[in-house]
Amino acid sequence: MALNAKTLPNEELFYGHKACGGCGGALAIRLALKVLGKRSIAVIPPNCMSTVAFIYPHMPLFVNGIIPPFAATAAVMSGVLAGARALGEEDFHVVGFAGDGGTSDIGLQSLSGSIDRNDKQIFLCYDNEAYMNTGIQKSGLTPYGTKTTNSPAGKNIHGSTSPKKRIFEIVAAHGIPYAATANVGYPEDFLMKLEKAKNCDGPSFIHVMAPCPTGWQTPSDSLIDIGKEAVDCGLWYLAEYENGEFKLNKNPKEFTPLKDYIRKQGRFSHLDDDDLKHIEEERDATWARIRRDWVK
Ligand SMILES: Cc1ncc(C[n+]2csc(CCOP(=O)(O)OP(=O)(O)O)c2C)c(N)n1
Ligand code: SF4
Repeated sequence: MALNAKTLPNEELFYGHKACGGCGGALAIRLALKVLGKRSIAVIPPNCMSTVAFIYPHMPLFVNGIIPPFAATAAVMSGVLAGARALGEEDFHVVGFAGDGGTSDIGLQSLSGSIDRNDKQIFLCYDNEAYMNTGIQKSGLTPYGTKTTNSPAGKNIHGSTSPKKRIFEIVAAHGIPYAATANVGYPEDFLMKLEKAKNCDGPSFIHVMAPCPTGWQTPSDSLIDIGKEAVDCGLWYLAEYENGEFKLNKNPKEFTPLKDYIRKQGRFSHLDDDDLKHIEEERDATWARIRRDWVK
């Protein structure tokens, strides 16, 4: 039975927390735990979600959890897995909830090592496109042109000067059994991918876009719409890597206007027409490449 709003369990395993209203990361974790269930063990490195999940005695995380050192999420997941097995535990899931910084920069080597060990664990990267918990700094997954506190926008520099790292492809290049990109704006697709990761016999990775109203300077009720629009305008793609093959889950005939997506967000308010042209060219080059290589 396909997972959707009607078939998801009612039980909440992450609620009553102090994340900002309309936080994409909080929704990603809430949905993930509904799919993975009560016998999950969450490993959450320093980021917005561990900050709101572990405020003793106010504990909104209703599964076991641990905060590892920032660089060690996947290594600690491996240790938790080994420890649970040694105790004779069965029928449980070890899941990591790392931000974009904790995945693409500081957590990358431990993620790589755990895939190499073929440990059965689910690494979920919720991507709000900056180091949000420390006040909005640029990460390796911050898009070109984004204004952050260390990629400022002024007369000569228009925000971040580098494109997003291709983290999904970097992970796939390990030959991981299952990897996917997802977006909270397309929840049913996300749920389907969580279910696949749950049933995967080895390591799995999901890279989910998780809009952040605070860092993106967008209204808090825009979470789903803005996530969906990122996909529809071609700045985010929905894809899987399974059995050694890439697959596009959505291949739009036409994109919605990129300008509409960009102009809704304060983090891009400084971008001029040349910047928009550059972003559009990068988008088109990405789609030309992935359509050529991934679409049979
Ligand atoms: C080794 C180490 N360096 C830096 C920090 C400070 N720190 C805590 S949370 C955080 C930002 C995390 O960003 P990201 O992984 O993108 O998650 P987000 O905050 O956006 O949810 C940083 C830099 C830390 N706790 N440990
Ligand atoms: S700053 Fe962004 S990611 Fe962090 S809790 Fe607020 S909305 Fe969520």
